[in-house]
Amino acid sequence: MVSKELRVNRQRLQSTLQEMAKIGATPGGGVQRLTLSDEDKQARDLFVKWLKELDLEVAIDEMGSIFGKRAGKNNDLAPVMSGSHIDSQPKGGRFDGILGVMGPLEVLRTLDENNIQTERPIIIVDWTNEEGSRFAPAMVASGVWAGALDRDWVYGRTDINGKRFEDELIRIGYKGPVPAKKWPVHGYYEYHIEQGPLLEREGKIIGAPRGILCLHWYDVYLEGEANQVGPTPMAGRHDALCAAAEMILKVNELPERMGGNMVATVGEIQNYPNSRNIIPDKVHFTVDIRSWDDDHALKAWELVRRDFENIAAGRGCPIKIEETWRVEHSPFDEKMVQRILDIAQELGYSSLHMVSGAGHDASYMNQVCPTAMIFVPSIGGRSHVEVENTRWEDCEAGANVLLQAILQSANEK
Ligand code: HGY
Ligand code: MN
Ligand code: MN
Repeated sequence: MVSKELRVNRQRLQSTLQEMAKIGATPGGGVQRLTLSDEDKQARDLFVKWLKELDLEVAIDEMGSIFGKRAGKNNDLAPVMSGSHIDSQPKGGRFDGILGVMGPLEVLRTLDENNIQTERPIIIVDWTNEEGSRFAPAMVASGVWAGALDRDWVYGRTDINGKRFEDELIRIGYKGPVPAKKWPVHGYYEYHIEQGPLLEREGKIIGAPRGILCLHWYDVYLEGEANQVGPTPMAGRHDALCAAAEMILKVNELPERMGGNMVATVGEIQNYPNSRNIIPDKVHFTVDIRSWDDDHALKAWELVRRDFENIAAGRGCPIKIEETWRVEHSPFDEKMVQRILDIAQELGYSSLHMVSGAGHDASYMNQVCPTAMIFVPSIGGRSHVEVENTRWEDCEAGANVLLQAILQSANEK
């Protein structure tokens, strides 16, 4: 039963988020806290300070993930966990990830000030590198913790400047002593902005995703032949950028060709030597394919991969492909998803049962324990941009649902 009178402190949640938004603030009103950057470190330090103020047991694992543990009456019982990520996209938003770390922090602050002790311990977490923008792929820390990714493979990943993940983790002082290895978890809740248009369009406050699409990431490298743009005839050129251009449009057409619920995007490209009067001879670009149906996504990849090989052959531009990362679609625990919908209703918030097109650490947590997410609307459906925004009253509503969900799970015997 929901202890209805218990509510989070909206003003405190709002000022906590505003405090965090100052770290890596960008001129356009967003944030830039790239994984393992100085800004990421600054925000981590502030989060650890707040955890210590609550007398939580703070642990940092070898992937840099930060855990704050609140004791329960019976600490032999598996904990309830809730968390998300502090890192952001380049020129990202003030809510993506951080809401899901500050939300559970606000929940623990509320439990403390109401002297509420739960049966089970509660652990809140900041997962390192959820975004996968500076260091690909995404969700690597929860992936290693869940046993789905190899720690040393992630350690060796490099950013565009050749900096290694592990070296940057050491540089900011967050390569912790705790092995990044899963432990029994009673249930995991991740609180997050929707990052899409559905809730706003349907006029709903709380989203309860039934799960997350699969995410498949690929890296494509093309070789061409550089030359002076003036004297070199058009016929016989091996222009790597033109080859890439044809391939990028093939990716864009893929969902329509395949049908079904799929998205396919080329988001990142590097072109060398990138001089206006040299024919490009090296191009790297990324491919992101997502669908609820993993096989559908794999078939799509096989189709477009054949297109790539034909284009590369036709233009005499040798191609190299890295199948960088795949995480299966994640159907959440139906009981926990229903709990989110029931609590929203009991608290008087409208709700929507939906699917998450955005990836989250919940994808990997779902491989370890019963998992569910709580969404609140993104104004204009915008995210991963500086104008990303969510109403404070919606942030409060989602945190109230999270509070009740954590309470219910943490008091299950
Ligand atoms: O790619 C995603 O959906 C997430 O932001 N990592
Ligand atoms: Mn996120
Ligand atoms: Mn994101």
